[in-house]
Order: sequence, then C-alpha cells, then structure tokens
Amino acid sequence: MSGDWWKSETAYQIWPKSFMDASGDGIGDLKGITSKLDYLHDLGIGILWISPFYPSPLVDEGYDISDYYSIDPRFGTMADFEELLTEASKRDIHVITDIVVNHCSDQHEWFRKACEDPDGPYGRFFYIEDWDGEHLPCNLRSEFGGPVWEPLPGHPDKVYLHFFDKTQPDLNWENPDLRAEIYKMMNWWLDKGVSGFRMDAIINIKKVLPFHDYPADRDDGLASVSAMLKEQTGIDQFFREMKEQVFDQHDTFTVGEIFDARPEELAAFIGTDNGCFSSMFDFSGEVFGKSELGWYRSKAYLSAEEYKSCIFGAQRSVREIGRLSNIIENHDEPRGVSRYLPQDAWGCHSDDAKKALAGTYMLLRGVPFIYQGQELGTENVDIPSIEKVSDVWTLDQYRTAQEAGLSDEEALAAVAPFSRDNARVPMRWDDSENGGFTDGTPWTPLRSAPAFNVADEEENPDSVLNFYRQLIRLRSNEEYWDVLSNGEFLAYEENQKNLISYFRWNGVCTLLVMANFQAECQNVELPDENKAYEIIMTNGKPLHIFGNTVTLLGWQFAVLQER
Ligand code: TEU
Repeated sequence: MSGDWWKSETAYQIWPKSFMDASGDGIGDLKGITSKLDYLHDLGIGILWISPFYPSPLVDEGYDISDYYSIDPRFGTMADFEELLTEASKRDIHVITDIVVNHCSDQHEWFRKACEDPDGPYGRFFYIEDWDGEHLPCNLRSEFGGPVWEPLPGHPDKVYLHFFDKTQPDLNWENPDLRAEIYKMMNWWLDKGVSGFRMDAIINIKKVLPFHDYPADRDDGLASVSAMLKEQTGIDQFFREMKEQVFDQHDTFTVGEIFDARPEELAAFIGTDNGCFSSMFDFSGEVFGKSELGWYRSKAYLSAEEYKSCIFGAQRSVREIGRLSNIIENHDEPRGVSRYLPQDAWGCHSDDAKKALAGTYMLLRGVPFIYQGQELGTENVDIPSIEKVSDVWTLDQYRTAQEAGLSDEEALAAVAPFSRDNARVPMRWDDSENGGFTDGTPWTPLRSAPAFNVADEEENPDSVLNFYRQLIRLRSNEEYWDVLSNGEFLAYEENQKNLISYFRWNGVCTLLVMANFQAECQNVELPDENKAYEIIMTNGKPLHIFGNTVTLLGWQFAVLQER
C-alpha cells in the first residue's frame, strides 16, 4: 500500500547534530528542527529525512544505534520528537527517519547479551565465528579500514563481523527472530506517525555464505565489501518479506541507500508494482571515478560530460522500472557544487553555475533531495589539519594515503575533497559568528564561508536559496507537476559538449531543460522549427532565442515549454 503522494514532493535531509541548536549546548537538536519548520515549509519541502537521533555512542555519528526505540538525550526527548511530527504535519511535511539495520552499536543490549552468551539467542543476532587466532573467516575489508572481523569481547577464540567500524557489529538477517525484531521496530515508528524511511546501507544485509576469501585489491591483502556484493543473491527475499511485514501495512515513502545494484535486481528493489522501496538514491555521480585503492586515487570532481553520462545513464537504467531519488550531496559526501561543477572551469563557483547544477538535477525524473545548506550554495570547507577531523572514515582514508607514500600534507590535500566534514559543519542561519546555529559554543567550528547564510539569501531575490524555492514551486505548479513528477526523461543533444539538456514529456506537456556547463556561450538548435518555445524559467539572465537557435550564456540554465 504505497500511495502516490510523494511523487511530486521535494525532500530535505537534516543531519541533526549540525542543523539548529535550541538548547544552547552547541549540538543541534529536535527542538531546533521544529523551530525551523516554517523555513522548510517556505522552501517548499514536503518530505523531511532526519539522520539518526537515537541513543548512540556517536562513534559513527549516530549510525551506531544502541536503542532503536528512544531519542538520544543530546537531541531531546520522545516528547520533542512527537511535537516535531505534529508541527511538521501541520505544515504538510512528512517526516521519514533513518533505519540503520545492517548493524547496531556494540553498546546495544543485543550485542552485550551476545558477548555474555555467544551461543544463546542473541549470539545468533550477529555473525560470530570461531577463531584460531590466525585465520579470519574471510578477507573482506571494513568500509572504515582493517578486516571486517574483530575478536568478540571476553571470547578470544571468537570473532564477530562488522562491515563498518568495529563498534558496529553486523546483524544476522538470516535469523528470522532478528528480522521479526526489525519489522516490529519499523512498524512501531510508522504507528507513531513517521511517513517512511531512508534505509541505511541496506544492500549489505545479505551476506554471501559461507564466508570465503576474495582476490585482494590492495597491499593489505584485503578485498572491498563490493567484491562480496557482486556475488550476492537472494536479497530480494528479505526485501519482499519487509514489504509484506511493514510497507504493505502503511502508506509510506521509502528510499534505499543502495550501492552496487545490478540491473536485473532493480525491479525487486524499486519496481513500480512490486518493488520493496519507493525509490533508491542515484549514486552514479558519487561512485564515478572512485578507486578501490582509496580516496587518494579517486577523482575529486567531475567534468560536465562525466556528470551528464552519470545522471543520464541512471535515468535510463530505471526508465521502465521505477524512480530514483536524485541528490548532489548528503552527510557522507562533499558539497555538490564542489564535486559536480567542473572545478577547473572559470566561474564554476558563481551563483549562476550553482543554479544551473540545481536546476539540472532537480528536474530529472524522481524525487529530488536537498541536503541542509545545499540550498545556500555552500561549498566544501577548508580542512586545516588532520587533528581537526573526527570522522572515522576520513581518518582511515588519510592513513591509507600515507601508507601509499603520500606526505602528511599530500594526504590531507587528497582526502579533503571527499571528507564527510565538508557537509557536517553547522548550518549558517545568519552572518553572526556562530551563524545563528547556537547560543553556546558549536560542537565543531562552522568553517563554511559566512556568505552562505539563510538570512542574507532570503533578502536577496537573486540568491541561490531563492532559486531553489523557484524550482520547488515549479515542481508543484498545477500546470507542471504531472510532467515533472511522472513525465518521461529523454536526453537532448547529448553529444554537444558541456551542454546538459533533456526533455520531460507526459503526452500533454513537453518541457525542455537546458544548462550550459561552461563559462563560454554556446548555441543550441531547438528541436522543432515548427513549434514555438516559451521560456518558463531561467537562472537569471534573459535567454536569447533567434529563430531556431538558443544562445546560452556561460552557466545559463533555462526551461522551455514546447507549444
Ligand atoms: O553509508 C553507507 C556507505 O557509505 C557504504 O554503504 C557504501 O557502500 C560506500 O560508501 C560505497 O562507496 C551509511 C551512512 O550514510 C553513513 O553515514 C554511515 O557511516 C554508514 O552507513 C554506516 O552506518
């Protein structure tokens, strides 16, 4: 039972620690989010994804959950969350929460009980294997570095599996009792009033058993988890069961964090009729140019042609199947304007360029997600030294770069463009020292440029923020919502360099979206000389059309309607 309500909505992601602090302790909180619902409503947001706020030791900033049914006191209380739900609903905002069920925290009582009695019922909630002190059950590498196996506390003859940090033991989805616990918990949140979920690292829940070694992809003799995912089969059975047990009982919107999906699996994941999830994120640009060797060997930013091939390829891959959730950034990624605008091009950080990128991805078929601060045009931050970094992933990638022979300085420069710190600094609500984020001392320095703040951009009609508002209004406009949410995607003049252009078409209305991803002008021939093209919106400067030719100025973006 999944209605259509979400198809024309625009979603917004909040990483609660850095969004808004109402209590004055320097850490963002739920009351802070509630205090900004009017801002989100004015922006036009219909779906709010809040990253984890459950009790957690915060080793992985909340993605290590120690109790699935409560709120971490740092973020507030259950009453605060209920108030947030009520206030959001008054503003027609649906709240979705983050379900992190590939693993939990080692502080969760399930894991504590598993350590007490590895052969007991909770031992079977995890992957615990015998260990001779020498040979691990397999040579997979954890996402945050080192082997995926760690000695089980109190049991030197046993190891447990963790795909992420060693404080994040993987849950054993082969165990029906574990699955029943998870479905119960998901239904509990839905009954409370959340409208769905973002499913964290969900592709990882199915392991290839029995565990075995894979060809090593680095000198450490280990192999990336993606080697296992390539062999994985049977995850669709878990997804079908989850759909029956949870999603079919409620009218939800769900989005899977799914990397490494194979084309033949997409229907089971997001198929319009029988897929488990409403959508999955398009990570094609995120993974582009990433090296198995680590961030230090990965491409920091994409050319316009590379970006175009990613998003167009992704659109085509789901065309007859279902929908994507489109993003340019999130709490794990660098800022979109620092990755998807060609950083060697003149003017790539101009407002025009940022707006062109925003318009290009927001009008693709699917549900657009905006990550906090993205709507201000916020860029990657300066990371002055590795001592200032607390993110487990960045620290591991820094070590990896050093081990490959890079100097400290080179290693920092190599990991900075990918560091999760870029997106995790506090939001700037005004131009004051602490950005209006807190009355206390922020848990981490703001670091982003003060120019990107809500108060100033609200006042400036030409700001990036006001352009995002315009785009969201266009998506919900009576005349265009159907073509923009349901219409087909069709590439236009795909081979024209640094032009990203496509149609959205629903049989009634045809829109032509075009963006010039370079500082120089370029001409584009209109598709049909017998038709008139009405300008629906641009990113600022007037658009020049002479006869059948549009002259796009540098970084110009436009939407035309075929009449
Ligand atoms: O991220 C998962 C994640 O990044 C990997 O699953 C993915 O395989 C890899 O990036 C591919 O390049 C989620 C959360 O978003 C992140 O913040 C957490 O740290 C992580 O899960 C662990 O819960």
